Amino acid sequence: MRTQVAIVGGGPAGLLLSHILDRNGVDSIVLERQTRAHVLERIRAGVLEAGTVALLRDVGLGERMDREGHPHDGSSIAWENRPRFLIDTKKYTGKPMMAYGQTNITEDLYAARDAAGGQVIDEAANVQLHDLTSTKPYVTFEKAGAAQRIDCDYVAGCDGSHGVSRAAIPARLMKTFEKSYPFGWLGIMSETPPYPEICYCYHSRGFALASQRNPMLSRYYIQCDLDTRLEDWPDDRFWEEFKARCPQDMVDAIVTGPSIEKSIAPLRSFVSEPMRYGRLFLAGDAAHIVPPTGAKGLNLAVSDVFYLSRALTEAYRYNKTDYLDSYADTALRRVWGAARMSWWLTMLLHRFPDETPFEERMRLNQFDYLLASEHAQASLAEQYVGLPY
Ligand code: FAS
Ligand code: PHB
Repeated sequence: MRTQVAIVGGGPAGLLLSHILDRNGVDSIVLERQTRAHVLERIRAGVLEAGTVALLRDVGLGERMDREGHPHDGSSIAWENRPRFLIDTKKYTGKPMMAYGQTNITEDLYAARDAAGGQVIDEAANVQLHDLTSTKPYVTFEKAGAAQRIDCDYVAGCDGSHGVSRAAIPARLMKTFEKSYPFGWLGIMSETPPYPEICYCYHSRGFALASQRNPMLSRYYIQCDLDTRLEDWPDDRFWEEFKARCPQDMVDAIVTGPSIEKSIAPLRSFVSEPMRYGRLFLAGDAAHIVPPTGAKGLNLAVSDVFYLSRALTEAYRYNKTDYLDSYADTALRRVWGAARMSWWLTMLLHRFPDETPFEERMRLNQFDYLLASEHAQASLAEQYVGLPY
């Protein structure tokens, strides 16, 4: 097969890149290792930055989001024995955020690619990248046991943190930066009316988060030890522990119900540089991972795709490579900003097993400073809503 851009990975980054390139007359083929059902079964992100909302609308993917999504003017922090705090994105930035599940976005992307006759090859096995530093790179894979080859001009590595694209960059050229956190998030989905706002809870028993997907779909998380086993957390125990970590007004408002999904996500910060090698460009989790505390992971995949789609469109439309040549640096500037903010919010809102009394006081004072200072509030709000592209 022949295409202009071979895209490895059919998650949000790969599908959105293929969709935007198609709208700009650039041809691509998406190779996805899993089945479509498997991709859509994953429960992931739920909060969209203003930039993501604007971009999805700009590229014709706003209709269902605007119909089913939940716009909101910020998220709250309920800190044990302190007044409720609102990360007031509306007041300080004038921009709204949107609660709309990554699963919905992926469904919308699949529908758009199908409607446009886009090529998304599912169950593509053993994807391998070749001749990336030449002007004629190609990708090989197997489909139903048959060996296949795609000749292309560029390869987009959108295959997440366990993909093959980042591994195709010689180790001698890579620099990676990583921090693992000594806890994870135990998350559940329940078909219940959600708590009215997105609320992060800081408590001596551990972190908790109330979020939502739609008026009858709620998402809740509690901080858990890394060795936590799902089988030790029946629904009743989850709800009891969640309520033990939030203030009484939340306890009174939360509608519990049976979980329809339950999973544990470890928290990790990871950035790999560069995001380019010859004709290979990385986007999304293939290049970086942030702890979900700042709701940045999916949004970073979108901003990477904004930069990369603009760069590839410029190359084909005007035969210029300025944006391609600056893609890695441009994307990384925003990646590092989101990585720092996600790390900072994670350090603020979680108790660490081995922390000292001094570190606990530092965290408490940091929150009191947020409560007291409009400057601190504005700074957090502009980072939470998402810095401009
Ligand atoms: P993805 O991992 O979504 O997609 C990569 C795709 O590539 C997958 O479909 C995979 O099957 C495919 N692939 C992998 N290897 C391949 C190969 N060799 N060949 C072909 N295809 C291959 N972000 C938030 O903002 N908020 C959250 O609450 C949140 N929760 C998360 C919970 C979990 C458990 C995880 C893992 C992530 C979470 N994230 C969250 C981050 C998440 O939403 C990612 O940022 C987002 O999925 C990034 O999208 P992609 O870069 O497309 O990567
Ligand atoms: C979610 O709705 O899944 C969610 C919301 C906010 C976060 C992380 C996850 O910071």
